[in-house]
Amino acid sequence: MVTIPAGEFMMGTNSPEGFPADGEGPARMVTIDSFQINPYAVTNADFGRFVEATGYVTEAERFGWSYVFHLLASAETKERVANVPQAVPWWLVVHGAYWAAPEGLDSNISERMNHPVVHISWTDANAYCEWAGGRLPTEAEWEYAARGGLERKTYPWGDLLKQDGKHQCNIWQGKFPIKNNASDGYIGTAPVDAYEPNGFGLYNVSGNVWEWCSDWFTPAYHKVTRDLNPHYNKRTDKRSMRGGSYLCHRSYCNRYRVAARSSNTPDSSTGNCGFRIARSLV
Ligand SMILES: [Ca+2]
Repeated sequence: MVTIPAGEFMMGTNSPEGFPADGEGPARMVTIDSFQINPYAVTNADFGRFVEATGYVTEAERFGWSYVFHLLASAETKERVANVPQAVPWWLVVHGAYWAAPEGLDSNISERMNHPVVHISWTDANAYCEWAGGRLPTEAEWEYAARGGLERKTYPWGDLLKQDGKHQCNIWQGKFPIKNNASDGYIGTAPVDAYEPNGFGLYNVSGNVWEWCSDWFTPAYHKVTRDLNPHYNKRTDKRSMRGGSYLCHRSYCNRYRVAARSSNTPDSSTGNCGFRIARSLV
């Protein structure tokens, strides 16, 4: 865990790059108490220890399926897929997909123990945090930590997507959702310590996998939450997610910016969403 000092920062964005419907703004000054957060997303190895210690069964396992991105599934798995959501046809409903078999029954994580755990619902993430003596970060804590001490920047490292021509995060290059050039080195998840950390020592807050936050999601977030340790705790149908994933591309989902927001229902799991753990100091 790294200790993030208490402070004030400009949260959200008014940039035309942002998505108004997501409630990325209006940007405003927010004050945050000091807290601790893990430099890395929770890995497959971490989650495996939790399951071994507790016998926890994830929601994807109980439901019997999870969402797998079509380019990552084997030809055999694709043949068996019965259900594809019409609005997002690149997501396959794969039976038997869960954290230890991320692309379905014919896949495993043996070469990916240091990758972020995926196919984890918000409920699963909370169960892990409780076991590990922590909690999910609030959206405000997450964004403050993700900015790494920089002010009003687009990314955790600055305003340009690449630095000195070098990739800074794991997103999508090429034509979404057909062709992923993977010029950043990864077509799916990357190890949690890939690329350079931000100013607070956090890795992969942008890209790689979405990260659950503790807030209920509302597009009105910046209008209705207070400026001191904001947290939206009125029940809606979705929980907040931050950071974007290896599937994000400028043309389709420019949400690997630090102010960007997304959400999903708390029992949903996908192959591109995980979490990192935080802890209060008091
Ligand atoms: Ca990539």
